[in-house]
Amino acid sequence: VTERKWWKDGVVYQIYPASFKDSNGDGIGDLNGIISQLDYIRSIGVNVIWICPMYDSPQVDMGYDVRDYEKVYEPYGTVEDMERLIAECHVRGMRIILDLVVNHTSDQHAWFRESRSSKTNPKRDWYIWRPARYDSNGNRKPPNNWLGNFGGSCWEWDETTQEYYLHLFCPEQPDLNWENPETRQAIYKSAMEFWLERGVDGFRVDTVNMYSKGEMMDAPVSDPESEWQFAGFQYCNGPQMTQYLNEMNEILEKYDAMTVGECPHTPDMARVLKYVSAKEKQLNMVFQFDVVDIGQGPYKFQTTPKNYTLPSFKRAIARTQDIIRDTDAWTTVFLENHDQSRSISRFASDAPEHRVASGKLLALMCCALSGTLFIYQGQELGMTNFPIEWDMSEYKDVDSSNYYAMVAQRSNNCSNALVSAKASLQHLARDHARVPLSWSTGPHNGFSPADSKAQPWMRPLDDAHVCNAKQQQTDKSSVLAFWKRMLQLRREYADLLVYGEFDDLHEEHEELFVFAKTWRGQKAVTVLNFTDREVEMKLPKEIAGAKRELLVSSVDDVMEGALGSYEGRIYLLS
Ligand code: TEU
Ligand code: CA
Repeated sequence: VTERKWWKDGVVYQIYPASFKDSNGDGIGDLNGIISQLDYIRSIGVNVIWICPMYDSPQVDMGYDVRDYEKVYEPYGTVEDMERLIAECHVRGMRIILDLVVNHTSDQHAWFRESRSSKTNPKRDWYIWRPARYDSNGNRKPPNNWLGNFGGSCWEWDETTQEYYLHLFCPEQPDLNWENPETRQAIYKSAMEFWLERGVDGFRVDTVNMYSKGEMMDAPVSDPESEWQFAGFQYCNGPQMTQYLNEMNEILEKYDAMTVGECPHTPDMARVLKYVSAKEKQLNMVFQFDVVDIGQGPYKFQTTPKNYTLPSFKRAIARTQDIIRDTDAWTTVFLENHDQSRSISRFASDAPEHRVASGKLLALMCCALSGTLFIYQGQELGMTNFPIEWDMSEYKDVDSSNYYAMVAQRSNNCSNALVSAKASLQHLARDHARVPLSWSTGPHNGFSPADSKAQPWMRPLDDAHVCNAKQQQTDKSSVLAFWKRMLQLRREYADLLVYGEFDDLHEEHEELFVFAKTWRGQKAVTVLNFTDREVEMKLPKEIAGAKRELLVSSVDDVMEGALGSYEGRIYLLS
């Protein structure tokens, strides 16, 4: 069915530079910190690393606001450190991919500073400028009613030149004008070729489906209380996307570079398939939001914990798995990244007595699904969300603070509303993924050197005594040890586990996730118990009757006919 490629068998480990490892004691993770732990990363059994933006940036959105693509953010290191990191990956037989953030730049990028300097500047058209509209009372209004991804209008007024510019994220992240061919060439040269020439093996492509904005008409009213309306279906997947991606692909192909595109607001599976079909030459694979959006409210945060059912979770997974059924396309497997709270807290249980079992259950599930597997730093240890007791001041992300401010403003600081806003953030905020990695029980959880004066930029977790990398490396019953074992099995049974065809065998079961993987004559069945109770094992007749061999279980004491709480298993059928 599908051609084999290095990036298909690849297991990618995602690194958030600010929070991975601080080598020099300024409280901020850095490139030398990453280099110092490459052997640890390799020991997990992954063979690709993805580093979140390490470019020069004022850090309004943690580096997703790039000031200069050809420089490194000073606290992280230098371009020479990056060259060393690339080389150190390659000597270990690992690949390295970067985050390509080219839908927008920082408002401090030289291109934007020129663009905003006057209406006649040669770079004026490199960003998206529009005149104001005026209502019947003569009040100035933005060109349309689009709601930004971090709340508020997508348009910012510029006093000097008396026009609005578009920013789908923060006002400090103006959107580039991809319709201008000169802009595109500059992007390819500065953001892509500069790093491809230095040996990087590909890119995770940020908000890849937003380059072409279409007609920019008003969005339909979905929130009558607000002036700004959700417009994701309008500014995503616009008419020129195919052309732009084909263009980028020509450059990438020269370097045999891989791409994984981030694809928000795209429920249309036909469109997704077009992005990732090999013959279309657009992207190798995408991150869809089907799974990680599950249980979110209209404003993402307006929700209660576990506001979804297991069947809906399974359906979301099935949609992403089916991308490779009878196609030339490829898919991804992931439960976490820097934009998501921790998977144990969201999809299983972070109660102390269930944390380890939950971490192993989800590891087993991920390793049994087809596609390129992505693991986010700390996921290999079973790190969880920080607790509700932490003060609001521990949340550093603009997405979180904007949401909290919006609730405060809309409710007139009503304390009940604020308590429930904080509860949603405790469940879903991006901050949970961004705390320092728990390396040990030492000072700062081993994230910064023991004698460092500076405090880590985010508060380290309180539970390093029960969850840290140092201890788990020698503990055979740890979440980390289980991930290593599972990744080993995934390599051994790659046909079935990485490339096999997925079938949900019990779509409506509320407690068990039971799925088959098939490759030519071979078949494996995975059974996962998503409850904190023992559950009777229900296999479809034809499988219950067949001869089966237990390949792995996430617990030591395997029962007959039932699964323990949060237990997962894989059987090989013969
Ligand atoms: O995210 C794009 C995106 O659409 C979301 O997942 C976003 O994080 C969410 O709407 C916030 O609630 C990417 C990056 O992964 C993210 O970290 C950046 O903030 C964003 O682009 C802007 O570059
Ligand atoms: Ca540092």
